[in-house]
Order: sequence, then C-alpha cells, then structure tokens
Amino acid sequence: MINLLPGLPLIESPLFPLQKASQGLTAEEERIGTSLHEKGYAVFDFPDADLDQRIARILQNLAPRYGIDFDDPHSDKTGGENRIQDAWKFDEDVRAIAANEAVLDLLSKLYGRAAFPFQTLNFPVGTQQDAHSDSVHFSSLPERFMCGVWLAMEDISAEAGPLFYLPGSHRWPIVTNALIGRRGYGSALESAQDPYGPAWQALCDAHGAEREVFVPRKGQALIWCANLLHGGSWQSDPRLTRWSQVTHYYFDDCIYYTPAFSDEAVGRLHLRDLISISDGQPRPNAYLGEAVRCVGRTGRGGGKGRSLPHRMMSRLFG
Ligand SMILES: O=C(O)CCC(=O)C(=O)O
Ligand SMILES: [Fe+2]
Repeated sequence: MINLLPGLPLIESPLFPLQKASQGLTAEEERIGTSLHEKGYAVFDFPDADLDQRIARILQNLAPRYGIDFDDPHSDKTGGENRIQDAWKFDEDVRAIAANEAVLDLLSKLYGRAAFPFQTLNFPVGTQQDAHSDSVHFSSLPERFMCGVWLAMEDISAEAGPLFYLPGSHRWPIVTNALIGRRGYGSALESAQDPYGPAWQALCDAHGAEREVFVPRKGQALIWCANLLHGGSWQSDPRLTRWSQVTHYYFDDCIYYTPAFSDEAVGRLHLRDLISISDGQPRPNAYLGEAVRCVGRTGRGGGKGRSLPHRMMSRLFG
C-alpha cells in the first residue's frame, strides 16, 4: 500500500487507522501504535533481559554525581542537580538503554522512518517541570519526527513527582514562534520553554484537559509523541527518589533544529548537528533524501544556530 502522506509519521497520520493493517505489525505493536495515534502516548514493558543489572550499575555510577545524599532515607533528595544530560557518553548501560534494538525497530515501524537516539537525560528525582511540548527544543522538517521514551528505573510513587501528560494534546497546534508572534532566531532565553507557557496553558484551558500521571513499576516505559504536553508533577515527598531515564529520538531523512531559536517562515533555523547514540555516526540534516549542507561553523548538540544558505532557503521555502 503506497503511503500518500510520507511527510507525517505513520502513527501521527490521519490515514493510520486505514494503514495499520498493512504494516505487518504484531498485536502489541498495533496496540502501541493505536495508543500513540489516539492519545499521543503509549506504555510498554522495556524489552531488555539485562535491565535490572543495567539499572543497578547506572545508579551506582551516577548517584555520586548529583550532589544529593542518597544514603540517608530522611534527607531531602530534591535540592541537588536533578538531571545528567548525555550520560551515554561515559556510561555503557545508559547507552545500551538508549540504543535498545527492539525499541528502535518498534519506533521505526511506527513512524515509517529509521529511528535514532540523540540525547539521554537521567533523573534521580522528579523534575517538577510545567506542562510543555518538547517540540520547542527539538523539531524536524517534516515536523513530528521526534519522540521521547521515559523509562522507570524503580517503582515510582505518586509522592515522588511522577511524570504527567495531557492525553490527546499531540493533536493541538504545535506552539511555534510564528504562532505566538515571537522572533526566535538569534534570541537568548533563560529557559527555551518560557515564551510558550501561557499559550500551552490557554490550550489546556480551552480543551478542559485533565492531566494523567504515570505511576509505573520498574521497567515500564512510556513513549510520547513530539507535540504531547507533559511535565513533572509536584514532588510531595522530597525524601523519595524517582530514578528514570529519558531518551529522545529523531528519525532519518529530516532537518533537525531548535524551534525556540528559529523563524521557520523566513528560513532561519537553529540547526542541530547530531550524532546517533546507537552507532556514533553523524546524522546529517537531510530533506527528501538529499543532505542539506550548511554555511557557518558548527558545534555538536547545542551548537550555535545557523541559517540555511540562500540557495537551500529558496529551494525549501520557495
Ligand atoms: O521526567 C519528567 O518529569 C519530565 C522530563 C521531560 O520533560 C523530558 O525529558 O522531556
Ligand atoms: Fe519534556
């Protein structure tokens, strides 16, 4: 069956209900795909026979790095640094979780393009973050080829600031600079989420949306779609831990950029210069099978933003 809308992830496409039977999905893959399509998230058991041993080693390796007293059961765990970004660079188990082949196969099947992990975050406690969509940090052209996988590295208590999300919010408008009337390219922000908070809140109010919390047992994971609003609930018991790993994934053959610092309509994109965690190889920005070559100096990860060269701008943006 020819996919008439290849510029949308399969599970985000309005055609998914018609297409899913012809994708060779197992019953479990179809359940996950349907949940992503309808609700913007899906829960599954993380497929790794060595997961318990990996988690034990990760906690041992990372715990001393947060400046938190984990030994005293009564100590406040929320005061220190609450995340380590890209621990996969020095911790093989973090890397193995991010590069799990079964998860990559699942995501690739459900999105219709090959998935690759590009960032990890390891949290020992709740983030207590407001509702946000990751699409202001990481987006793609075509859009929506991004997702997060949140893995519980212990049984998570409702008092430990669990992850929350707004089911169905992946279908709301993606809140971009254009949508809120803000210029992004070259701007500086304390937090890339700040300018968008009121618009996300207004959308929640307009939809009368109710938060759901994810209170998983160890080894359960949740996939969220690129535009699903999510955050960290208030951690009512600061003595608790909430060990978790988030891996962010992109998909092949896209342009990868940071929308908070971009003005898409005039071709000013804060491009990302990515390598895949799974093979350590670059994933060049690409559009319809052709690499997008950029002018200017680059830095890996959060490097300086770059405009597309004029020739590419006129090709991409008319
Ligand atoms: O774990 C949480 O509380 C939220 C994490 C999050 O928003 C993210 O990693 O994108
Ligand atoms: Fe997030």
